[in-house]
Amino acid sequence: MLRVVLLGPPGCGKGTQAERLKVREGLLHLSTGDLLRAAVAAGSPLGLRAKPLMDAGKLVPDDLVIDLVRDRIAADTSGKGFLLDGFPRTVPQADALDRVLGATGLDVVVYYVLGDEEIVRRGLGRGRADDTEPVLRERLRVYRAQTEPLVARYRRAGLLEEVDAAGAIDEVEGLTKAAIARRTRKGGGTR
Ligand code: B4P
Repeated sequence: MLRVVLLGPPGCGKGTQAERLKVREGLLHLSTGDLLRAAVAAGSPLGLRAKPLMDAGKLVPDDLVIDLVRDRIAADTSGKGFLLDGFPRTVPQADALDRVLGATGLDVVVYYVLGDEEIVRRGLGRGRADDTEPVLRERLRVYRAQTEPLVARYRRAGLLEEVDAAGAIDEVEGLTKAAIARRTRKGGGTR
């Protein structure tokens, strides 16, 4: 059982790495960004609330996102574990995750480090509807204010592994796997 959180600025490559890791490890991949985009595409009540916020580079309200993740973790019976990509993004979301996981907790939080200019460059290359330069800059501002405090929290908890996200995708994948292996060895192996 492996329980991993991928944390880092918007567009640092969390989703790209999550896709690679889940293929190899057979983990449940939960991307709140993908789940929200699916809700927007389906025109569901959640999607209708989320769309203007996502388009403006803001976060979707915590209660909506927490419900999405909690239900999926509860429904997973594979026993292999999960990869959370883009969640938690705020202190209340991290508190909710602690409540859901209880004493067993997380194995590792991989923290991707990448400079602002490279983030904007990659985002503009991706070309998603919420990837215009002003929106990317707003997402970065929101990240610094609301998500970055989680770095210190998980460092204090002894869960943080820092990964330089500036290299090529294969290189970052290698660093991510090494980070996960280091942390799971420290904890005496995965459950
Ligand atoms: P997300 O879908 O989580 O998007 P992200 O953080 O921008 O992307 P990620 O880091 O996964 O980067 P990617 O692999 O795509 O969130 C979108 C929105 O949903 C948020 O703004 C918010 O509104 C809402 N939301 C999501 N979760 C929420 C939550 N928990 N609470 C509230 N609101 C929430 O990579 C980016 C680009 O870089 C790609 O083009 C990729 O090909 C490229 N790339 C990746 N790695 C590279 C590398 N090593 N070198 C060069 N290019 C690379």
